Amino acid sequence: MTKPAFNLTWHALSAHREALGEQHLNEIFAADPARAARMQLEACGVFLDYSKNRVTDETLTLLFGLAREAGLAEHTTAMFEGARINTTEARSVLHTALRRPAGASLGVEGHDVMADVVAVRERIRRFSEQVRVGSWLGYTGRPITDVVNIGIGGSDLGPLMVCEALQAFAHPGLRMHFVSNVDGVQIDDVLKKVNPQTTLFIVASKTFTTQETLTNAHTARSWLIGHAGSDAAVARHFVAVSTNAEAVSAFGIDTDNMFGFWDWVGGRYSLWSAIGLPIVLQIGADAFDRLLAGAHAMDEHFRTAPLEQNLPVIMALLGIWNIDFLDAPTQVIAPYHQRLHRLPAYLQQLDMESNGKSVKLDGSPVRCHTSPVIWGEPGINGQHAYFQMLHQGTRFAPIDFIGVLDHPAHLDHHHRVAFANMVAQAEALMRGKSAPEVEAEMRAAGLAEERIRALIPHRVFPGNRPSNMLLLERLDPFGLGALIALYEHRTFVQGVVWGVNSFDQWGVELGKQLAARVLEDLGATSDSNPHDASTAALIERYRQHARAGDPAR
Ligand code: G6Q
Repeated sequence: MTKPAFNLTWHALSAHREALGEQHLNEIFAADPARAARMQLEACGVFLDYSKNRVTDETLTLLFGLAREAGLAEHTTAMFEGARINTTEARSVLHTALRRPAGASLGVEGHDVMADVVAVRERIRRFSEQVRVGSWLGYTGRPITDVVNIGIGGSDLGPLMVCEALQAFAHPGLRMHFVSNVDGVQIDDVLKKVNPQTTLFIVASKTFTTQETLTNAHTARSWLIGHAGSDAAVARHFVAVSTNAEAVSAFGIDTDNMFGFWDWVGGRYSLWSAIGLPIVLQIGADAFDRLLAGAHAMDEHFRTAPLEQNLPVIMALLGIWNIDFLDAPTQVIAPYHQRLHRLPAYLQQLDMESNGKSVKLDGSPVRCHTSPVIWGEPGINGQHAYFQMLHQGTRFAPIDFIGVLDHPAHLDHHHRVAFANMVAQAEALMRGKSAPEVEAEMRAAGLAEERIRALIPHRVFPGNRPSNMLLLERLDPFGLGALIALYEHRTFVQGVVWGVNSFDQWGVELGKQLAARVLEDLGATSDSNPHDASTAALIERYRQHARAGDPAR
């Protein structure tokens, strides 16, 4: 793939990559064991060891130069100050304002956005306290026991991931449920489990026009009214989180029960806004403030630390090195704490929706690879599944290992086993196992010579597979806030270097448009089916099935 011709440092990096050749991490470590101590960093309770990347000091110097050449400092200032850096939507990008402490002001185009942020925060605090202490009552006068968040994409993934991660801080009397899929099965399952008298629905939608969310919300509303016998119950059981007061009203939710946010909060950056309401309900407003504080601490670190000691910058540049110079097509996220099991899905949206672009801000082609495929699962499960490919596959995939040091005393043994596995996997991926090692091992085990010859190629591990090791001191609101903000800024830095707009998402529009057409055609009684032959046949198959009736019903 052609590299950006204008960028001298890019060319220098290409030449440097050629010079490094296939130098193995084992050799690099043997020549310079001190790199382990040099290539580690800690900020805001997050520790990073990046020494197992296929980089030398020279690589890093060049990469820092790349960030400088891309104008990272100027772009960062522009984002934090509220310039309209989301140019295709003419919007500011101010999720960092959402985690500023109360008392700070931030004037953007003559308006103090912090006054708005703090006002909504206060309303959420009052409302969530009422629910949490049991004084917000349902239509029969009973307190709330279940909260159902209905939203999708950015209005689902963040709150869901954080609620899962912070289970240890959860209110014991409130059960959280998340409904995003419009297939009907998910809402059906939840409605079977909850009691209409004690269930609070949050309809979370920035635009309040999202088909999936509104379909689920209408179903939930009808279910509630069906049980309560009157739509007066909606006021006690439905709240909305949105920027669209008119649509919230039209749906039948009083805007007194609506928590607002602003067009400068992108969906995938919105868990810090009112979209975080399920989190506040689950862990309380004080703990939510600590989540914001962790993210704010990372914002400050990112804004002020020199590039060479800047966690998000280093992770971003290592990612660019892996993607564009070592040709890694994917990036694995492997958390070793079960409560972080939704983190890979959350980061998949953050990264792939932000940087999955092929044109630059000015509309010209990017000419290098941008967002990798982000994927993953809890690492310990992955070891018994996808790690085979990581160790011996033909494509290499850099890995972020994410561990947590603190753990309950009674889980000490379990924690030690999990931690040992995480560290060993990073070591194995880097170290590999050579043919002579494999041979000696099999000979010691007494295998026949012929068998040894046949098995060697299968049992060799090439190693030299890079990884980052991220360690959280503990999985608490502050640490999690810092970790999420770290990845947000990593994504931002990569977007700046690639020159793309990380804050729009035009790529999701075409499917939505066509879905509206197909939906109409599925129900059409005429023979009209104006699609390509494949799509038309699928639509016809659906229609035939509908006409015949489902025999299973
Ligand atoms: C996120 C995206 C997208 C969005 C959903 C839901 O950055 O824009 O995932 O969050 O499409 O949109 P609404 O909140 O408007 O329903």
